Amino acid sequence: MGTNAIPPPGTRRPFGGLRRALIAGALGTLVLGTLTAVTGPVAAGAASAGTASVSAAASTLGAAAAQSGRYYGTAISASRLGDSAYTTIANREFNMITAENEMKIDATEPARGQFNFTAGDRVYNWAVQNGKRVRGHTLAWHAQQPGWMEALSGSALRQAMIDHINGVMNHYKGKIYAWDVVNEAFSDSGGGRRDSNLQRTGNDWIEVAFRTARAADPAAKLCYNDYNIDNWTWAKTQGVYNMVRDFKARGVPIDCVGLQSHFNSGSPYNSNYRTTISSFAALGVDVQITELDIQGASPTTYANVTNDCLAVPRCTGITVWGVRDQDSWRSGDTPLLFSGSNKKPAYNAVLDALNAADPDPDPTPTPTPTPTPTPTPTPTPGTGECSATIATANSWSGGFQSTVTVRAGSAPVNGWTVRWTWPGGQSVSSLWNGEASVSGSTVTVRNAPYNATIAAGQSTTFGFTANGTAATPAVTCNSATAR
Ligand code: 9MR
Repeated sequence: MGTNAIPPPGTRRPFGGLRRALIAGALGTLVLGTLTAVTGPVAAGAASAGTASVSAAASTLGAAAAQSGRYYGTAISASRLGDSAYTTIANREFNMITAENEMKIDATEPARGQFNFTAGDRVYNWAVQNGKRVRGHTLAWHAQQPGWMEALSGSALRQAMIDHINGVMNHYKGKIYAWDVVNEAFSDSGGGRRDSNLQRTGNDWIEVAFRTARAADPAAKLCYNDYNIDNWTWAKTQGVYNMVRDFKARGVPIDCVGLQSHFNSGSPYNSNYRTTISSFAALGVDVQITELDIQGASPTTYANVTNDCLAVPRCTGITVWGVRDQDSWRSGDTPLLFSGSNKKPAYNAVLDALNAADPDPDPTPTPTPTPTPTPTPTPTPGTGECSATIATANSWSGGFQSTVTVRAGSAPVNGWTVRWTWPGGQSVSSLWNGEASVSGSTVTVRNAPYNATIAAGQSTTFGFTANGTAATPAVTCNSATAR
């Protein structure tokens, strides 16, 4: 962003910025209108931008963020929707809504296989009836699991996670801007995974969650969301960064990273936050600030956070974790933008920063999830020999998950093809790290563009889920197949 182009806070906006806000607001309302049968007033942000004079700065957070194609959101609690002081602020200021607790696992599947969307729908309907979009929070998490899920382990828990993702995403299919598919899976120190019942089902649980989510609702952006990944130098940040880089390299479907950004004395804002945001974005994912609150609500820190997001085109929006201080999970920290019905100094700092944003580097998010990275060049036919083995990683009633290991012989392999024939009517439902074609009961899997080459004596793996009874048929491998 060219700093010369930024007018000082509170000065007049160029017409283009306002027009962009109006277009963004109108589009948001239109899209939502097609997704639901609900009719409601237009987005508060768009309405207030529309009544402002052409040269005025936007007067609400949502409208101000829309000038650069971004959103400004809040967490909403269903239990407060009867409080008109609360809903007046929420409706006026914000254009993206997260259910603070109502779409979590314990709320949506209190008994196994029995989904309950009463509270989640209350928040969802309030949002869309008021012209707002919705972030989904959250599908796979070690916390706020219902008792029945806490009691599960191994393949039964893995299957319960898959079923839960399918159940919830199916209910909200086509209606959610972005889902926090996996929440808080990394350890607070050391950069590795957090121990949990989900982690103990196998390290691949996160990618299975993302693949399941993509299949369940291809229209939703799929996010990994965590706290204490804001400071670029922290091991936890690096751990998550490495996972996202690996996912992008291997084609695991991930579209965004959520930086929760709960800032306090133990986890303070650091000026390297912008580096964190831009580094994640450079991996090819959007960045969303998903649960922002700042102990003491320093206007300077709120402005810094806002400007750091505005500086990175793929930082697509900011959500604060509650409306007023009294609504906060940490109300004693007075970390939010409103005190009662009053706008705090931090509110004005955020609004001014949003109004000063340069609208030129248009970060308008793509409506569909980011595709897998462009394939690397077609591998040349290899001369080495390969072998393959198939193993059952997981099975459940009516389905199973397998891992296939492809190993090079004494010479390197440049491109491989694995083939097998199902013995009993099985069928592949989803396959990763390879490209499958099916002819009758015979499955042929070629390497993905990025895993064609296997060094002598080394191996690579691909995986799939399938319908039917788990089977481990004989597998052949050919290494000299031109693609
Ligand atoms: O704000 C939420 C609070 O009402 C709940 O009691 C709590 C239970 O775990 O979850 C809070 O929200 C959390 C969010 O879901 C994930 N990141 C941390 C948030 C604050 O604890």
